Amino acid sequence: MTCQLYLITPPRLEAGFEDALAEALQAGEVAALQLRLKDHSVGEIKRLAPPLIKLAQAQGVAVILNDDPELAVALGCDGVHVGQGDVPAKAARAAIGPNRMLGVTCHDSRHLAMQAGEAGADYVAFGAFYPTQTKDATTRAEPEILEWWSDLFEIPCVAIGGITVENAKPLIEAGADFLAVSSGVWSHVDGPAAAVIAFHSLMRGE
Ligand code: TZP
Ligand code: MG
Repeated sequence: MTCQLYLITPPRLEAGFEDALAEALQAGEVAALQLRLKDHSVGEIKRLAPPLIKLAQAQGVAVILNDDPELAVALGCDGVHVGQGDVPAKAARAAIGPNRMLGVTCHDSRHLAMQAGEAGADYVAFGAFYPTQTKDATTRAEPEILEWWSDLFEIPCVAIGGITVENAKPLIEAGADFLAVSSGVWSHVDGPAAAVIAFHSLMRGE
């Protein structure tokens, strides 16, 4: 499977984010958008999320809400992403039903990833592969874990954490099915559209 792009929102949305998102989505295919609005209250998320969901879904982008399975269903998201400190994967699956996507953070752990697979995850996420300021990431993963996972299992794996156009290549080569990127797109020096275009050419092996 060719590696695909999975965008993560910034933790706090600045004015103009919707335009930046539109620009990014028009620049090239994006498989998924994670709404990871850590610095917003649930009330703010309920207000801010709908236009973003509409924009992404209109372009065939799957919208995944971070942390909260019930809210993901209520907002009409396509799935939920849970961490190890959130609702357990099995409970998240029960809450979202069989047809929405479930993603699970597995840090740098083969064991957690196998558990997530058994619990019904549609993808497992490993990271952080590189230093990041977006999250206080406590684990560091090496590209080998992507190689190991993709050799053994059919469930897609997502690489996350500090990924930029400059450092993504080893993760693509190791077999990441998705690159999950936040600041590497939103803070790219030439803007989000240029970042999406550059990620696409890397994914095509250029
Ligand atoms: N999980 C591990 S690192 C990270 C998450 C959600 C942050 C990803 O953002 P960035 O800006 O691409 O490092
Ligand atoms: Mg979480």
